[in-house]
Amino acid sequence: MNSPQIKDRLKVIRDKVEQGARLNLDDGIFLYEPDVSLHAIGELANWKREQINGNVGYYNINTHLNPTNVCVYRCRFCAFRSDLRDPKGYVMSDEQIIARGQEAFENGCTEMHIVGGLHHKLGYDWYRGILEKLHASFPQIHLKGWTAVEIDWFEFLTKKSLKEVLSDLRDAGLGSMPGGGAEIFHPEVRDQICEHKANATKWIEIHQAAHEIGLKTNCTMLYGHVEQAYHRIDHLIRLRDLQDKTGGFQTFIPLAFHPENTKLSHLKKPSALMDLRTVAVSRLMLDNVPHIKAYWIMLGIGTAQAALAYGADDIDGTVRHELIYHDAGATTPEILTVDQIRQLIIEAGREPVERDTVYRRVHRDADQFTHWWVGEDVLVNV
Ligand code: V47
Repeated sequence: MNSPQIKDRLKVIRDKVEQGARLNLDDGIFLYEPDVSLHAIGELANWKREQINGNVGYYNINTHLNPTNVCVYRCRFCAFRSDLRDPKGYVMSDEQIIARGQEAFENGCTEMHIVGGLHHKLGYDWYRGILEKLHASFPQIHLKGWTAVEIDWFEFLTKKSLKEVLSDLRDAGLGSMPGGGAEIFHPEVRDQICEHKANATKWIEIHQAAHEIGLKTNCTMLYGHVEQAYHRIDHLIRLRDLQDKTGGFQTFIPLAFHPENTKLSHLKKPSALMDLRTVAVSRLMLDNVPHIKAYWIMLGIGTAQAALAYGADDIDGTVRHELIYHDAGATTPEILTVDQIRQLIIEAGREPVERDTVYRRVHRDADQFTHWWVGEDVLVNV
């Protein structure tokens, strides 16, 4: 395509976005063409982002808990997993898990993000028990836990229906589900990077079941490895189709592949330009998902700040104890303080707003950090 053709095509896309019309597969693939200006796409995505979320830059105060890294699956992109008998393998004790809850409480966390390996020997009750114990001791902390891949495993272990499993986990304290395990849905890619685990149909079915029983979930896409633009756009359209049906996704998180210590370590990690393009294209394609998260742990702080002008409105949380990206070579710090995260949002020209997991605004007593409220005067933690 020569440059007048590119200009004309971009104008058609701009008109569609401004009129609230939907972009199709070909539009999305075009936006990934290297000759199409990243900044033109970014400007349009920023316009869309400001239509939906104004000038707000969301963050939360959260912590991660990965109760075990032992996993029956061997996803080629994963540096975190361990074999059963590998010295690197660990399983956290109940005391360690409760201590993490206590630490989260003392640090004013509103959310624990809980994911881990599918241990060969631990039963469903162990996973359920983690939620139950944490929820009983720290009911004010929202438990965002277990990806669709774990839920698929629990369905296999319990022989119960998806909705029975999900309702049982909700009864134990599950507040919502993270978006992991989606990777790239298209079988041409999925068969190369994680052929054994829950496929696209299953991942979608699980999120649909969660939405239908009232659980909100997030969605992700792992990019920058063996996939092409076609596979990314196909992935986004499948997410958009489910969102049309249920409206249960809160935020989309594009996840940049980190190759170190993985079976794909010969690949180069995606550039910052690719990261920003993916944020922008996601904002434009996913016209029905309210939030786009630029996960600073994975993007790096500078790119996450820039992403706030390329379609993202959220940069995740203060985060502590993150292992999945740090095992795969992420060089970002393990934690940001509240002041640091607010400052980096301000530097990006946005208004920092603390949210809880379901995007209600959090209000805190200035002198007592662990006293906080959410939303419309709902008292959550005093
Ligand atoms: O499913 C694993 C990805 C995901 C690597 O819902 C990797 O708020 C890059 O889903 N390089 C888990 N990516 C993390 C995740 C997530 C993160 C932050 C917020 C939320 C949310 C969800 O991490 C996995 C996989 O796609 N992943 N290994 C790697 N080497």
